[in-house]
Amino acid sequence: MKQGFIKKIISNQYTLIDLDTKEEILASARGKLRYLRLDEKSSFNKQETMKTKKETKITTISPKVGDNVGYEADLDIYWISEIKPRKNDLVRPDVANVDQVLLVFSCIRPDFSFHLLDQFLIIMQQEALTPVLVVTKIDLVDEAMLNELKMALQYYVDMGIEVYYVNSKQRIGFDVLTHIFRDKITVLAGQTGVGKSTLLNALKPGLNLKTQEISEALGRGKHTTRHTELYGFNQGYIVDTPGFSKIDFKIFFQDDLKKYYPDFQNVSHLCKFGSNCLHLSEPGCEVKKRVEEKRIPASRYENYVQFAEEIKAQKAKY
Ligand SMILES: Nc1nc2c(ncn2[C@@H]2O[C@H](COP(=O)(O)OP(=O)(O)O)[C@@H](O)[C@H]2O)c(=O)[nH]1
Ligand SMILES: [Mg+2]
Repeated sequence: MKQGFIKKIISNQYTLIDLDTKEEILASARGKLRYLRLDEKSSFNKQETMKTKKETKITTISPKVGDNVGYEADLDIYWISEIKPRKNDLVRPDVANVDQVLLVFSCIRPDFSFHLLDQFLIIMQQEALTPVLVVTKIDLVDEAMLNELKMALQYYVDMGIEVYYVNSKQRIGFDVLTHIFRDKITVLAGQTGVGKSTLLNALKPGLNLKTQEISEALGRGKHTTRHTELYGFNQGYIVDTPGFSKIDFKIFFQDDLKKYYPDFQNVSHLCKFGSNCLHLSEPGCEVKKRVEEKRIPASRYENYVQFAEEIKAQKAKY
């Protein structure tokens, strides 16, 4: 069987890149394909196990952009016959095996939101996605305000998150940004108006807004044609449609939340209750101590408490 990578889908027509020859191949998929092996770490798997084991086994999926597939020729037609296990699986945009997400936030218009940032970072952890933070519209704030934001974001830099500051209108800050795309599938995410389209256009002139408007219109459901495409960019791929501007929690238990806070996890061995500490009302909590000492930003902790309450409230409904 030949091996390929799905670059583009329009309805049931797939554009593959053959992994050996790098040739573009047009292929079709045979009905629905079995998902052969699930990655135990993927949230896809976790969600499915909310159902019975039997149901999980018969879950069928369709190939999507980003999939690594096996394909074969039958007469003159190429058929996708196998989907390799996915590293992750996004729905909006409909892409598998995404490596990184550019979390796009503007300094202002709309205001930078640490609440949304912390929320995005949880989702990134759940989906095995690497976040890269891009702060736009640096031309619209004064130096003092920008420095204040940079200082607040230093905590996230220390957590290992790359942060870039740009003015997409003048393409300022872009020189250091372009290397991050190499060998990766990248998706953009962020609230409406933060400058995702402007950033994409400035990164890749020619990938003009129209592409997005069309895909977005299609996504809204008037026409049901599937069209998703990866664009080659600096030896990697960018997804043409921005993803999840609205996000839902997929956390069902309060004690699962802390798993998605690597910075809290790193110090929980110092909590009186160790790994059992939820960092909420427990005495001798190292996280709370560090919040008081301003070593963990108060906003990050407040958001954590709020998310914990939301999870609890959601559970109470069942
Ligand atoms: N001054 C300035 N305006 C920007 C920048 N990036 C985007 N904008 C403007 O912000 C508005 C929203 O941008 P858009 O790309 O449509 O946001 P999207 O909804 O995230 O795709 C537009 O008017 C852009 O011209 C920037 O870096 N500086
Ligand atoms: Mg847009």
